[in-house]
Amino acid sequence: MKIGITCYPTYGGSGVVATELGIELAAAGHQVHFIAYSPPFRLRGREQDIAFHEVSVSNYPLFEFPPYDLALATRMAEVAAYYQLDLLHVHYAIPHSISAFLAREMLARDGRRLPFITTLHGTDITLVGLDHSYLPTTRFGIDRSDGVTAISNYLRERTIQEFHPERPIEVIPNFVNCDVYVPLSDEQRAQGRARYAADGEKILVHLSNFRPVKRTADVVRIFSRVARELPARLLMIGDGPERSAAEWIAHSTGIQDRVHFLGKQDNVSDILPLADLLLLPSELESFGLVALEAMACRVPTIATRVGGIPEVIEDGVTGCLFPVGDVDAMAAAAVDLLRDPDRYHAMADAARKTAQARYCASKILPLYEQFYERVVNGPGAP
Ligand code: GMT
Repeated sequence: MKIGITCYPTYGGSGVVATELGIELAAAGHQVHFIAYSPPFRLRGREQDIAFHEVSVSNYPLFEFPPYDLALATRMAEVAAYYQLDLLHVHYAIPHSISAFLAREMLARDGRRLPFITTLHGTDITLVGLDHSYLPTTRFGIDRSDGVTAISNYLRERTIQEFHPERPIEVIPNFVNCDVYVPLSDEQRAQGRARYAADGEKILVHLSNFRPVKRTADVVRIFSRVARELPARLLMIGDGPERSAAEWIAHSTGIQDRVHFLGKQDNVSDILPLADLLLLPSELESFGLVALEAMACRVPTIATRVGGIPEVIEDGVTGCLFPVGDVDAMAAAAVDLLRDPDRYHAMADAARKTAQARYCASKILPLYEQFYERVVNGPGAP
């Protein structure tokens, strides 16, 4: 199949999922074309057999806000016509589903068919999409899609509750490549850990875009409690608006020499398996992709019991779940687990096994392929 994919190409879970999906589709023999304002960051070094088409937005003094969504629609239609795409798959509803709708209608005028699929990821429904300035267009984009998927049952239910869509929504969960996200051998692990921690020190890790919804301040608060109980380091991967607040808390609690802000990293699959625990105390997560990536690396997660997280992490089996903001309980659970090697290793093994059994790319890719087939051969097919 010839598939066009549009996503936010910079740091963010929806872009990561879209990129990994494109890589898996290309490896399975499909022709994949990314259409976005810059090459997806996770594609770097893995571009083989994947085409990228840049959307350039020309400006004009009259435009206070250059219309990216129109430029995107134009590029989608051009690429679809030139490469005879079978379908477009857009990740994150706003504004991608509207651009895809425009591209489809433009091509229909020339007698060409271009069905499109929208995958809902989270804040496009739970936050941004609920804003009055976007809600009607988001609902319209969902209803006019030829197929809609959501990345968790939670997100599907929430979309139905908030948007009352006419379209059915299929759940296709996020996935992880279990051959890329792998536990390291003892020797490799010891070597890698030495970069960040001394022998005998535990490593906790957090990875996000440091938006308020991630509660990065709680990450540091949890860690400061853990660090009082046992020798440990915290790796903070990523960047965003809440980073300086997190740095300030680390500084004011006197643990700044134990907290390493690594900024944006390309090689996440090399760093995650070095950790003992992942901290994910988010206000809301529709899925929590990073928890799955950590699980595949045999790293359990201490997280909040919100949104789609309980679908990914089984409390007490593959990680531990707590109410939002309960930093004391999350810190106590981390300490207990780190002090109990038998329980820790059972949980780490269960995490890896669950990632392999339920969320491996090889299991989820066929679900997307079957969905594509249904949409391409659905109403309006030649
Ligand atoms: O987190 C966001 O602000 C948006 C979004 C993104 O594009 O990164 O993240 C969502 O999609 C991820 C991939 O499907 C999910 O793993 C995240 O849980 C989800 N974020 C939220 O629901 C807050």
